[in-house]
Amino acid sequence: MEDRLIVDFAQAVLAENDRMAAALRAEFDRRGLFCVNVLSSPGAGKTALLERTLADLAGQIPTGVLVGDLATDHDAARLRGKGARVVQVTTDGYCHLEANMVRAGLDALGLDGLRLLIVENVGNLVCPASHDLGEHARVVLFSVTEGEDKPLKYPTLFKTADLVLVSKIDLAEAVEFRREEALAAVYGVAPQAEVLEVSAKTGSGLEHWYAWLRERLQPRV
Ligand SMILES: Nc1nc2c(ncn2[C@@H]2O[C@H](COP(=O)(O)OP(=O)(O)O)[C@@H](O)[C@H]2O)c(=O)[nH]1
Ligand SMILES: [Mg+2]
Repeated sequence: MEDRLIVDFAQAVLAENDRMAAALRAEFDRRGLFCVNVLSSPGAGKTALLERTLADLAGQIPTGVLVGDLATDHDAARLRGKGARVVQVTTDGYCHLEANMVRAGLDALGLDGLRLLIVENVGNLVCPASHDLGEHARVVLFSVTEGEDKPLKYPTLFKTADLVLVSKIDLAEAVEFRREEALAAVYGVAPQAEVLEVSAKTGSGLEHWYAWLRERLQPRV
């Protein structure tokens, strides 16, 4: 009986999150704003990718970034000064962002004039998968240092990805990355996803990531 109550409560909380996420997406659409949710395990390179992306796209696409972390505002500090508006959302122990946290963060960020909103989720391959934040697309980073079988071990998140970025590709040789095995794992679990190999350090492959973003921007309103 108790188990049943716990499950029902969890479903009700998720349903409330979904309602709020749908309202956020409707607002993004009304404003002509493309929103992307960036997810990965801790340390796969989300912030490094965004640092480079903001610097490379500065002055071209008005961008806002919400950064989620359990604690500290280190990532927001890394992302500031690159032409984008940046707000840190500290989840105080929560292992993922929820739509109500995004709502609060956006109140601080302000959406006026933005065409691109990037949400860096809390580093975690499990919890963020089930929380819609109102995004239009999900980008999952999977670094060459994590082990080729991670998509097989954490399929839920990969199944929701629109784009998988195989990150830190500059380290592939050093860690003897087994590319075919890793790509087979990604395609096996996430056949819907596009896959790009990138390095935030050398810039390799980033032009394809930028093209992917540009193709999805909404017409100006
Ligand atoms: N060699 C290499 N290191 C990277 C790359 N991207 C990130 N890193 C390093 O990986 C570590 C974690 O990166 P970070 O951006 O903080 O990951 P996050 O936790 O996913 O935001 C840092 O030491 C970065 O310098 C990359 O493309 N190549
Ligand atoms: Mg980060």
